[in-house]
Amino acid sequence: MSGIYNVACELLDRNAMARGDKIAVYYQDQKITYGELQKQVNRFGNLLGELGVSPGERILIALPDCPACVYAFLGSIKYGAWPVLVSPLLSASTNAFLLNDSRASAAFTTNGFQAPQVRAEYLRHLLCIDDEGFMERTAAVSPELDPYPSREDDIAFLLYSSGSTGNPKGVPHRHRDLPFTADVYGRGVLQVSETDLCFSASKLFFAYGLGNSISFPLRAGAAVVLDPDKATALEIFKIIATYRPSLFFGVPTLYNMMLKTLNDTHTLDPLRLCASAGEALPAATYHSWKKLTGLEIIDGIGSTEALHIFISNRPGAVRPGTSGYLVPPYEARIVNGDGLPVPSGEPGHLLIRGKSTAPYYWNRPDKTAETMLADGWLRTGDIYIEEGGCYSFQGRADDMFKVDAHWVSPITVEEALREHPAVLECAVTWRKLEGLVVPLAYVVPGPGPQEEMKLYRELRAHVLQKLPEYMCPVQIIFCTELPKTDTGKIQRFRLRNEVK
Ligand code: 3UK
Repeated sequence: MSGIYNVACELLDRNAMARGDKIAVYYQDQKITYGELQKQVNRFGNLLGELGVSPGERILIALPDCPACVYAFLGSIKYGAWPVLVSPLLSASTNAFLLNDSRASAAFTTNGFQAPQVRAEYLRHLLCIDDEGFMERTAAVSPELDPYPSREDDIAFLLYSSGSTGNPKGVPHRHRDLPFTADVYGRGVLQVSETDLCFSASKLFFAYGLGNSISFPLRAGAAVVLDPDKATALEIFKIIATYRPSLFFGVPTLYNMMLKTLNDTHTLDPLRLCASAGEALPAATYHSWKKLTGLEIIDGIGSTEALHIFISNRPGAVRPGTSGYLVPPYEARIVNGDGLPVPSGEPGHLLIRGKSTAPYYWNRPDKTAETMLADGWLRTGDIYIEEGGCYSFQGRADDMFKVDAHWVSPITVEEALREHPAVLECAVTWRKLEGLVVPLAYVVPGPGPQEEMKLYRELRAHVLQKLPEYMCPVQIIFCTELPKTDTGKIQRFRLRNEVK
């Protein structure tokens, strides 16, 4: 029969044939070849069969980045079940929500999993990979598995969007989506090839990490190093020194922390290129990194709904402080509140279209109608300016605010604040003062004694040198940390809720 397409085979079986003895995964002291990877994936798929799971049922995967996470993900897909990748570090109540919302019939977890306190109504099998006997059990099933005869447009897996407000939303993706993003961005922009070793600080449950650590290396017949531990600057330096990856994928706050703690620039010698996503990479971070290491950071914007990056800078032609140019064949439009195109150079809502975008939100027709528009356009929720084909991020539509009838982008004000040496991290939002909206900043000061009132005056004077007065924070709250999502994004809406 023609038209059968299973992404697990696309990514794996071809490599197992062409380069079965090549190492695909480095993990602690293990080196896993493509041949072994294929067998383990098949075993995990067969395990689901043994448990009586039916194709199309959801399988929650709450695992740290490790080989078993890859086996469970690709094994479920090859079997025809839909893996749902989530963070292994969530609370019992979030796990209960995710199990019930996805109606997962089985879950792969570790000892650290916070079991739901309420009944997970649909869950029939809780598989803990740390349990004695779990690995023996998988070793006992067959290493051969016929792929489920799916089509490229069938759903293959679900991710949950970290969501800025409310409960996370399930985002289904099709079989064709992972290879598509690997081709257009992984190969098209980063030129990932067989000789690369990929290392992503962002984990597999985040669409960014999933592409960086599974689809890009596997699509290219390259290799990946998986790290189960928290991505601190020191941890990243250790992994780079030990495994010598050629490509590194990080998020802006991590690059900032690495800049502050790197003593020996030779640590980064193995890298040929760095990529950044998740939030806008400040121009200052790009320049300091380039100066210190000689390496470029390729900033690009992606989303869970699009699966990976659709607008990106290009190696050798970076425009610092921007997201760069469209990644073909993605298309983009910038529109006003009525959905009409705005002229080049003016801010508006970014819509994108391309083959990897999710068709709907899992069981959320309301959110689907708001986001997945007619003719395949996806509302990103971001405000962008396009000029000469180059796209600059202005903020989330819901983080923007108006002061004295002028739009203020928190990003612009944060960039100005961050240039001051006493500012380690900051986030800008707004509050009402005598009935009027005014900018408000949260600042995490750097180490050393600081007199708050003095610093407040200094920071205001510093911002006023760069920006018009209406953008300058009227109030500055000094704090020790900023609220972030588990994918590392600052949650400005939470700061706003605090002061209202
Ligand atoms: C923001 C950026 C400015 C933007 C993601 C790469 O972040 C990812 O997915 P999420 O669903 O969030 C999407 C939203 O995050 N954003 C992401 N990258 C940038 N803003 N500059 C950037 N470079 O608001 C976007 O709508 O968590 C990133 C690949 C896959 C991803 N899922």
